[in-house]
Amino acid sequence: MSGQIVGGALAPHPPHLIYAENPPQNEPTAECGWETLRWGYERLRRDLAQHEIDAIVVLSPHWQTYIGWHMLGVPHFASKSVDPIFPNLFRYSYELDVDVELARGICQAGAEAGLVTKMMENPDFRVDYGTIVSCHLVNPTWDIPIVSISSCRSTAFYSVEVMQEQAIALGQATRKAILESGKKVLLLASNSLSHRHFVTESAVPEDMSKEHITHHGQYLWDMRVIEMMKQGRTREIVDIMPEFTTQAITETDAGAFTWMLSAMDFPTAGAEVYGYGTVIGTGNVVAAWLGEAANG
Ligand code: 2X7
Ligand code: FE2
Repeated sequence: MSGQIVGGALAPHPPHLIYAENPPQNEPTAECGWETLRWGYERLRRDLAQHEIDAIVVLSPHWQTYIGWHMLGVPHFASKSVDPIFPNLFRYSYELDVDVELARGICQAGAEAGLVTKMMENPDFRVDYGTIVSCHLVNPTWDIPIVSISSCRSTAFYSVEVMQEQAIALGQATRKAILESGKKVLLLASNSLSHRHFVTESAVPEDMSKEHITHHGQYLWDMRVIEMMKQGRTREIVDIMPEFTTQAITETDAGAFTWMLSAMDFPTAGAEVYGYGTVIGTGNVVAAWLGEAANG
């Protein structure tokens, strides 16, 4: 049976969004905050409920591996995740299942494509908060197994261009593995767009009178890329990724967005944009290509 990509979503992971939702897994509590993004995620979840999903595959900038791309390879993880920069907002007890079979398929397809890939089989490994936040916001019940892929740090070691080549190859390998798996799979690129943080936090983190983009130039870049997403100009997005990544200091440096576009075979349909908002000055969009729109 042929597998299927049921969708691909840009699913940013500021821990602030979980903090503001007050789920039972998180210790700190908030009054409110960042509603445009949280309500965007709500609408995305409503649309995803129309689709059958066997597994969620997420690529996270906060699992950084220095030799190749790694995949979680243990069936079940449970521990506490504390954000290193915002421990005041995110101390989250997680428990999740991994689709190890699909992870192995992606790992092997990546290796066959000439990439360095490795299964992460340490049962005591602490899952990164990018994976946890994006997966929670897309599926708060955690009733679907995930595959989490690390970010090899080619942008830092070489250049954004090298990262593009690697992420495109990994995307093609991911697509091949999914089609061969017979499973219905949702892809998540766990990243913000423009990514300049404020260097100080307001006394009340959820005080929305203090929240805005750090710099207008970042905002203009975010709007330009979102417009291209809405128009389905996804190959052009990858073409301008080096300029976007360096000029707007974006979290696309991790390769997640390029990987997802490649795995979807560069959709020409427009993305549905569910919401855009800033979090401590960074630009974040919740957007997705679902169903037919997610395949070439
Ligand atoms: O990891 C993040 C992020 N990407 C954006 C904003 C705030 C916090 O954490
Ligand atoms: Fe991040």
